[in-house]
Amino acid sequence: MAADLDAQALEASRRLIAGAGNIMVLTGAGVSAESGVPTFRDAMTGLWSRFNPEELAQEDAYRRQPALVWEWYLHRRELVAATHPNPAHFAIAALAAQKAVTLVTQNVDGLHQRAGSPDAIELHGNLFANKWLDGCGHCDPATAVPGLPPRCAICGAMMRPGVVWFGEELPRVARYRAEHAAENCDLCLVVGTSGLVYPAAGMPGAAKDHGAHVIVVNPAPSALDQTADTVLRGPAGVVLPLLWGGAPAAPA
Ligand code: BJW
Repeated sequence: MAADLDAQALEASRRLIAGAGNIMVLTGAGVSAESGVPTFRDAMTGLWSRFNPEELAQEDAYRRQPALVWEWYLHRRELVAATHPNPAHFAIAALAAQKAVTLVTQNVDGLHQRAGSPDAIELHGNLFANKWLDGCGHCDPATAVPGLPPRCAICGAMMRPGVVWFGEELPRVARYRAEHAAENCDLCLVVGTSGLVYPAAGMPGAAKDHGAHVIVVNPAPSALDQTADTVLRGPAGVVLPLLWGGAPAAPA
């Protein structure tokens, strides 16, 4: 067991989860840390260490330096493609097989889906998706002119990653489903997020306002500790399997 993990809080959480009717699980980058995916705010290593991820994840940055930002995303796609889901992803998929769980993720890495959670609600899009910036409506990825970034053969619009950058609206259906889950769950499990980015960071508070018990799982302090009824201090890949038992571990 992780050194800081409180055994009593763990046992109480285990009972709460076993007795819960509707569970919302909100995940952040920390759930993928044990897969080897750097968390968003620790992502910049090697050649990328001189850049600030919050500055690159913006439309303005992309318009100013499209090749740089596109390359950053290509680099991250390669990195994630070489990883696998870890026991935390598998544990969440196993919980959903036993109970009514709505999984809401801020992650763009697709690891929940690869672990067997096909209905993960992606609030911030997906790293492997593309869309067009200022497209003409007839832009077709099949005819895109390759480059950094690829461009529409008809209008020259730039392709961009299908993620949600700062200042952009979240996908409406995903946000609606997540807010509905927050307002209707009796237990909200918050795993591996710094709780700094809204509207996702507001959802555990909404769940609590509607009567849910909020459990935070994180090895380090987060902005959501003050919202939590229980904080379990440990890595997700260790703590989650302790909360409701083992999980199928077929590599994806
Ligand atoms: C472990 C671990 C282990 C380590 N186990 N844990 C209200 C108040 C203030 C500001 C705002 C507000 N509402 C909106 C804003 C503005 C802004 C915002 O929130 N800014 C804040 C920074 C202040 N929000 C937005 O701009 C959002 N849009 C919006 O609100 O639009 C309004 C609008 C309406 C109508 C029309 C138009 C606009 C959009 C937010 C989009 C966020 N996108 C990103 C980038 C995605 C693409 C990419 O990846 O490149 O999403 S930012 C980045 O942060 C990414 C993440 O999903 C998100 C959250 O990060 P996360 O997951 O918490 O990661 P980290 O790295 O911060 O933390 C990791 C945690 O894991 C740590 O706590 C570790 O301890 C822990 N950990 N190992 C468990 N083993």
